Amino acid sequence: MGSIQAQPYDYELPSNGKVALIIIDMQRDFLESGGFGEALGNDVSLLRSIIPTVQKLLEVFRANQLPVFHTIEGHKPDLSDCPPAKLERGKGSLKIGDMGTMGRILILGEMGNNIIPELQPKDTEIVINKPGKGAFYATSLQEQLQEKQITHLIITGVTTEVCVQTTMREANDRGYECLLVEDGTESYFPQFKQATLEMVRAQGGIVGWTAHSTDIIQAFEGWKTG
Ligand code: C5J
Repeated sequence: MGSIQAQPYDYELPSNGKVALIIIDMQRDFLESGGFGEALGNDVSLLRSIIPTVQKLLEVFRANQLPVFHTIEGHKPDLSDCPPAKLERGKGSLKIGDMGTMGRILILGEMGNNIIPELQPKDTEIVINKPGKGAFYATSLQEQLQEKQITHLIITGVTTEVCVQTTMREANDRGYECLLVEDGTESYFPQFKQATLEMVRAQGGIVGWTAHSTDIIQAFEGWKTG
């Protein structure tokens, strides 16, 4: 499939095409006013800059009929899958399960918990509901990736140092070759995003690679045309 110009060195795409796009938690709860992110005191507008980039990557994967996985951080309405420590953590204006302007905060199925309209999954794409920060914890992600024999993951979404980094580390430990999209991930804290990019690719890519979306898209265009 070719390679992507990346850091700390080029990322080789698998010759059998077993690569998936992972879009982490691009939910109203984190990107829009009235959700979990804002309840924790964050400026949610900071995360919106990556929407066009993630849209472009989504188009490329769809055009190439490659698998796409979306994740949603959310809990059951009765909160039985939410550890008390997570429920109590922080001094936000609203807690998980409280009623906000977009429905109950971080509860599956509520308007605020849904993926933003700009990145709505297609019926053919897999949506992983996750109670934790990592997308492998208490989900079927590993089984679904194995079923499709996926070995390489192109990772996008929010927030870089929380759910994105946790998922990337989980994936790394399970043997996946992970590439984090530099302009396809964002944080409420720019310095945390920068630190995450650097720690991922340090020590010869101890957790994986990072690359700009233009280099990723170029590699896929080359793959398609020959
Ligand atoms: C957070 C996430 N930040 N998706 N979740 O609580 O990163």
